[in-house]
Amino acid sequence: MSGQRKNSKENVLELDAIVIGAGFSGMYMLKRLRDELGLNTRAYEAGNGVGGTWYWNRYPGARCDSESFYYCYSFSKELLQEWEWSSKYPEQPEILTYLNHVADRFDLRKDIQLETRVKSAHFNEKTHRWEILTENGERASAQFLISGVGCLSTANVPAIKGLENFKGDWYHTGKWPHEGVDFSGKRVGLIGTGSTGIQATPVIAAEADHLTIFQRTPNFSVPARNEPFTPTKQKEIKANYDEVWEKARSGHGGFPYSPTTRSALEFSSNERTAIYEDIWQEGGFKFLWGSFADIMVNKEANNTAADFIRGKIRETVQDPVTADKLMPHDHPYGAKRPPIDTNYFETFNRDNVSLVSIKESPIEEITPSGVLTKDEEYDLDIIVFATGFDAMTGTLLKIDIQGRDGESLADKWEAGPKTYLGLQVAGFPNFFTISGPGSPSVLSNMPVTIEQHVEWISDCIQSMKKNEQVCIEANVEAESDWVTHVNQIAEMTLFWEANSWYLGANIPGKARIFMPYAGGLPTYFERCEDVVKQGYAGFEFSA
Ligand code: N01
Repeated sequence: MSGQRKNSKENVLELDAIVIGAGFSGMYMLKRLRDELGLNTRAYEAGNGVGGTWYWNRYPGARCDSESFYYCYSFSKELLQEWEWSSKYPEQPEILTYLNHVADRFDLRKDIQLETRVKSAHFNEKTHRWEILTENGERASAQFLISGVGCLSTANVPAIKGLENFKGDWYHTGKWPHEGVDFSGKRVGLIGTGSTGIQATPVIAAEADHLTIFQRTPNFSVPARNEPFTPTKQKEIKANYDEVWEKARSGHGGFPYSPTTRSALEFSSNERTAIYEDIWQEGGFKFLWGSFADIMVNKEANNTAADFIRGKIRETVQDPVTADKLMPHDHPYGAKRPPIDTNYFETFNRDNVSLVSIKESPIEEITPSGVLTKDEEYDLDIIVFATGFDAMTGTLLKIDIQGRDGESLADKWEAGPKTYLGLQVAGFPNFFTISGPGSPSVLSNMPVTIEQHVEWISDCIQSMKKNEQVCIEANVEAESDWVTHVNQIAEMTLFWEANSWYLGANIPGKARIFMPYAGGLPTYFERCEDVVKQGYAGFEFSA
């Protein structure tokens, strides 16, 4: 580790800044603080490699749902020109290789401590420093504490009776074994049909003897239409990178689509279908974010997209009973995070795949030999939980974080997370969150918002250093206004109309609060810039 002091009396490592996590967020934060600001910084990472989400999520079929050439860092033009993506939607190993390359290229590893989970972080009001304790028993302190723990990193394994008695093997997709899982000749049960389950289904089905999918909520999905990048395409991307990033940063969700203001309701049914068909053939998130401007704000407009997808399911799935079970019906399209797939609905035409609706016939327990639903027992060798995450707050709240007066973050957020701009929490000085609740985060192409957060935080710290300020802290009023604003924006959308993890609805007992900021990147970025122009309005500094 580079140039770090140890207070030998207390055996505490003294740093300027501590970053938690070494995924997309943590690595760039470390680079900025260390290389631009010259701060003595260390990133603590629980995994034994860098990559965050891409380190943990190694399940079959894992790949990115944003196109590779803009699901990456833009801070280094050289890196953009050097790196070659193989295809539109590369698989997890390629993204992990990219992140490892970034770690090497920018010499980040020497300041990343792997296999180290932060257990607690307490703010010392006398020293104005954060004191952290790791699960390995190491102590460190720093003026600044920055969370890059990610939004989707605490696996949700549902508490189903009897799991401990299952004689086969079971896995959660977010904690996939590094050596992989051999499905050949196996009877596999997959629980969950979110983005992960939808990506994993076709790949597991191709290998397993039989795959049974246990579906609670039928989901919409749009084909990815992955394809390899030809050398000509690579050249074209690299020649146009400035424009790509400009468009991505000014797009509502951080995607470089040409902006659209048209309403789905302006067109005749035939015209609209033709537009949807074109975008369906193109594939990807564009179906939601680049087709019509009102899909997420107008139910009637949304129904046109939902009906189109339902039509595609009906057309694709040969067995009408299975097609009926797969038909999404209880939430607007996009109100749950929309999956992107490769042959998901087609997979239900295979002889070795069956679908069980656990809404109609709920799982009663897991027996030693499989899954028992209200109506039937399914014998299984392997159960795969694609049941998602305690999103946005779960990982932070697993750490004992205490701010002023010993107030714990868990207590402060008991009724739902409160932040100012998704960046800071009142009562927790010098603690920043990258992609925290209240930021656009998961409603965006993450690297774009991560870079904005990291740069905002490092600029803020730089300004504090210049002005000899010791602490920055969001004020309670600004925080409360921001939480209200985040909710008001969400209420103007259809996001409220689904039991999604955006609302914490997937975790029993979790407060039902819409967590990400749905107002779009341009508005959010402008707000963050205005706050700075107004002398960090809503924040208080102490010298
Ligand atoms: O998790 P999810 P995910 N019994 O929460 C079901 C990102 N991601 O891992 O809808 C039975 O979306 C649950 O049912 P229901 C992306 O942001 C990114 O799929 O709650 N079923 C649902 O079907 C995504 O949104 C990429 O009724 C239970 C599923 O499990 C996020 O990760 C790829 C259950 C969980 O869906 C999370 O996706 C993949 C229970 N007790 C994921 N509990 C890329 O872009 C839950 N379910 C690379």
